[in-house]
Amino acid sequence: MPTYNEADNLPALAAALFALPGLTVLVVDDNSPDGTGQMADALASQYPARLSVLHRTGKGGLGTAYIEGFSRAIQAGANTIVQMDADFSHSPDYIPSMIDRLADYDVVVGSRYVAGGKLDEHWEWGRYLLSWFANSLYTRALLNLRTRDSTAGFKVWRRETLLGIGLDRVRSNGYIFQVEMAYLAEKLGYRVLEIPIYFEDRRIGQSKMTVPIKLEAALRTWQVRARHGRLTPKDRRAF
Ligand SMILES: Nc1nc2c(ncn2[C@@H]2O[C@H](COP(=O)(O)OP(=O)(O)OP(=O)(O)O)[C@@H](O)[C@H]2O)c(=O)[nH]1
Ligand SMILES: [Mg+2]
Repeated sequence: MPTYNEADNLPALAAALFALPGLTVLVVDDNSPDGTGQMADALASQYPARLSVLHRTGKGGLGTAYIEGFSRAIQAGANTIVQMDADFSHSPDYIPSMIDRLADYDVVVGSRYVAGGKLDEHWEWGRYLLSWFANSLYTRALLNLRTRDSTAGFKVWRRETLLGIGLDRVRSNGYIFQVEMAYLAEKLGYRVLEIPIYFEDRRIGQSKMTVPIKLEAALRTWQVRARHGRLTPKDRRAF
């Protein structure tokens, strides 16, 4: 779970995750100015078997935070790896059923754009339309993706899927990281299942999403296509 200024969300989220059996939490914090890292350390000493923390020196971006977190989880022997936001947009309640479905798939995606999936009820129609256009039309058409929620950040991976993708192949660092991972998974022939989720806006904390960030992601989609467009299932990494 990558965190940047999530001190107000972390204790409650950790408690909700601890309520799920057999799950351990790895927080990847980028020296958040609001003290999220110290709060995570306190949780780690209180619940050493359930939570650990990877501290990075500064805001290094979501993509590299995930790459470092995934690598650590793989090293630790995890067979199933959940990625999620730390602001309650991704409800822990979905995790057990996502893990169940992984029996028949290589990655399970919590999706806002399949039947039954929903965006926050408070969104205005203009914002909703833009998000739907970016995810379900623009990115999907450009990359010829089957996945409808190409920027989804709530996913459950098999260890083998991440190893076969080869994390060294991933270059994106910002929000486009999610798109690159979705594209790599499909290009390499992995079975992707989208299950509907209700995506609630962050409960607490400042939104970091801005128009320039969205525009950059839209342009970088072309880079992702150029980089991986020729991959086939034969290019899976051996491990
Ligand atoms: N470690 C780390 N975590 C990050 C970074 N940027 C974002 N995050 C975390 O990644 C998750 C997703 O980021 P959000 O800021 O919630 O992204 P969003 O949902 O698109 O935007 P808002 O919720 O509206 O701010 C959250 O848990 C963030 O705290 C970063 O540079 N480093
Ligand atoms: Mg968020």
